Amino acid sequence: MDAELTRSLVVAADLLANAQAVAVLTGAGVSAESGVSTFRDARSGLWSHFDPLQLASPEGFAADPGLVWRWYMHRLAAVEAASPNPGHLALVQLERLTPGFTLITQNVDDLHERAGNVHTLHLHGHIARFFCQTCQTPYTLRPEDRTAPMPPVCRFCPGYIRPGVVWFGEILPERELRAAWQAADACDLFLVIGTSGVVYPASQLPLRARRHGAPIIEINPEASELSPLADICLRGPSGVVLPHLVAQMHRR
Ligand code: BV8
Ligand code: ZN
Repeated sequence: MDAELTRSLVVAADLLANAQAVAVLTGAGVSAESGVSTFRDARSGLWSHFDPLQLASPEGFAADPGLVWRWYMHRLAAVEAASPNPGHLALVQLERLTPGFTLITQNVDDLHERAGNVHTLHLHGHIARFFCQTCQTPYTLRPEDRTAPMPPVCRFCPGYIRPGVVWFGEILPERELRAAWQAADACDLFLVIGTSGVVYPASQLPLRARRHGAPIIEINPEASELSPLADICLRGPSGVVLPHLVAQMHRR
């Protein structure tokens, strides 16, 4: 690691070690090293000619339920084939090392849970959960659904089954959003990891933390919309930086 990153890591580890309430917001970047592509990377491969913003929307599902269903079955298979990476595992250690730790994620995968994080707030839902878009009845995916050209139809009404994620233009789950706001308002340190910070209202959380003076640490190999808010930018992949951060905390 370069000298600049090493120096920033020492300062960041000090802030973490002295924090009493740490809030963390993760985005698709933390799952990138597990092989789960981010929205921007999703424009690669066989889905490259589709716009994720279009597919991840009620309008997109209404226009072509089969296309959207197949896109989610493709992404679900990728999530199930993936394993938590060292960045996910370091966040579990961070949860154990720091008091008042709240993990907020924009991701719809379950890699934080599979890594061992106990309380994870999912602002954008879960790709492995399904429900009827008409009567909201929860649905358990059957093996044959994974290769079906169209979404299954509900057993209780003519509605299509849809993924349990929050689409663009849909409101976020009230409980999770309120808990995330409370964590941002109460924290004395806010970490932003692996997100471009373009999606609202998740992207407002670091702003709420900053408003009451909490320092912000960003972990991302690239600059993001949130970089201007950050007091410390750790420019590297979360799967490398987070384990070093935890190791530095132990060295103190
Ligand atoms: C809402 C679930 C109220 C689905 C997702 C105009 C201006 C401002 C806002 C809006 C606007 N028009 C509309 C809006 C609102 C809209 C919005 O914010 N749009 C954006 C695009 C401008 N928001 C909404 O609609 C939200 N609802 O506001 O409700 C309302 C209601 C009705 C009408 C109006 C308002 C709902 C948003 C939820 C959308 N659902 N996911 C699914 O997954 O299928 S969001 C989805 O995209 C992801 O969850 C993620 O959060 C987001 C962005 O995806 P990516 O870019 O791929 O990922 P990420 O941002 O995490 O970026 C990847 C980052 O990782 C990069 O920075 C990269 O450098 C970094 N990285 C890469 N490798 C690594 C790494 N970092 C660390 N380590 C690495 N190895
Ligand atoms: Zn139904």
